Amino acid sequence: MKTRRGFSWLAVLLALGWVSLPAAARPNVVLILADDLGAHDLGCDGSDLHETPHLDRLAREGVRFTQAYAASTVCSPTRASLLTGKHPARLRITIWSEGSLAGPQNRRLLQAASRHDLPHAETTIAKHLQAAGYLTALVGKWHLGGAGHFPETHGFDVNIGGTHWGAPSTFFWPYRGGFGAAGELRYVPHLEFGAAGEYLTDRLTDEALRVIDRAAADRRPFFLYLAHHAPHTPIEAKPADVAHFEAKLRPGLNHRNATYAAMIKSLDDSVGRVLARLAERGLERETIVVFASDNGGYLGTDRRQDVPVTTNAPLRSGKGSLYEGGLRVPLMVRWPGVTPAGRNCAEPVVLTDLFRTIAGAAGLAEIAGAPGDGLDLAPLLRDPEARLGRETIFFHYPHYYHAQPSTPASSVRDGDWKLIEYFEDGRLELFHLRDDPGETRDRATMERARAAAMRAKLVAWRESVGAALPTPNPNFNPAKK
Ligand SMILES: [Ca+2]
Repeated sequence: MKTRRGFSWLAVLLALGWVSLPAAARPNVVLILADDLGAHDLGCDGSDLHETPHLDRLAREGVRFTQAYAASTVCSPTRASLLTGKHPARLRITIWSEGSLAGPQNRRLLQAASRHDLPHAETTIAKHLQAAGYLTALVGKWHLGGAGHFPETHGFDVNIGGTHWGAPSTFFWPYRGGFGAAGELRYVPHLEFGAAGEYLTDRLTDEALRVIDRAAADRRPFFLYLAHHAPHTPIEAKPADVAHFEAKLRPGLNHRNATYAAMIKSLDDSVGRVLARLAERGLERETIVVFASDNGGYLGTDRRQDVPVTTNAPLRSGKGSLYEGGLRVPLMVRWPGVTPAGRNCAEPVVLTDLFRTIAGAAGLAEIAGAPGDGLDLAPLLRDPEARLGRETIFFHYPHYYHAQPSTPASSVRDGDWKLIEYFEDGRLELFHLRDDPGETRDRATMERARAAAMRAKLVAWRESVGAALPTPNPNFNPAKK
């Protein structure tokens, strides 16, 4: 169809709407991202309290990844990375947006500089899909910069609720109120005219269904990025659901927070409603559905509660840490005609990979094939036993975190080995993840040569991406709280 001069009659006819590609050539993409959902928070991932029948069904109908990593242990860096296909360290977005503005002042290190806004020099997957004719919509959490960098400036036709804030003041309508010690007013835009008792996860789902309906009516391919706030703090859920899970509590359970369980139920109901609407509109066969979380489960307690939000056991630690509990997340993909049903894939993957994977699935071969930090997961989606041939995965969090607590660090996973380097004192930790998935036995002193070789790889990678590092704090006073 292309002439030697690169002129394409097909492109002209497509642009004029006189011909259309077969549906499979431009599948819809629904990316549902949970916020702070831990690696073992779903029924299909082994939770003993939470109930997730719709997500369990999605797993049975597609491929479920059992070693999926967020790009970072906190929100904004993972979100920036999955939308751009670049490592957070390369983007210089390594902490959540608000956290970039001011770090702790009396710690041994001053945290590395991190961007508050996703630069416009970066091209998101939404922008690529928009250029390819997709209707593109963000519903829910954005968290990638101020008004000049909202979703509308990064390739999204529709923005419902996206702001620079990382969490709502409340999950109940009108979704506004004071937040934090300073009582800053937070609100969720575009969700006016709700009703008393209306719940945010339900309302965002209503808005997502409107996007599907609109795209179906226009017979237009669409990219729906449904970025739920659930189950991030504030830990609030519908009272009847909370009562249901309170009645299930008994001694010895791994998961013990009934309100958190109820939040996850609403999240699961949302997935069920989206899947049902795709089926009702006859779009099921031509829509790729991806479900993931942006970082590991949060181990702290929320206001008014004394029971921890969740646990990522048997994985160690949680959000804010470079141990597996902070990094590993649920990931499942249903791609009709491509993914086999009900298969697990144990190959380590990173959410950065979603950029190229979605580009490839949408027929944007040049984007999927361009250099980047992620890989196209299509080989694994076709055959979960396949291998990517990737040896190393890197993590970089040059910041402190309050809940674990954790100190600035980098990490590399190399095959089954994982090294963590702590910047305060240069200390190394080495774990063998296959033998010791809970990272309980540090082998750095027993395997000095291996640890040194892995550290050399980590240093070389940091230099290759221009990773920002923390610096000594000249005003640090260990006697002062
Ligand atoms: Ca998060």
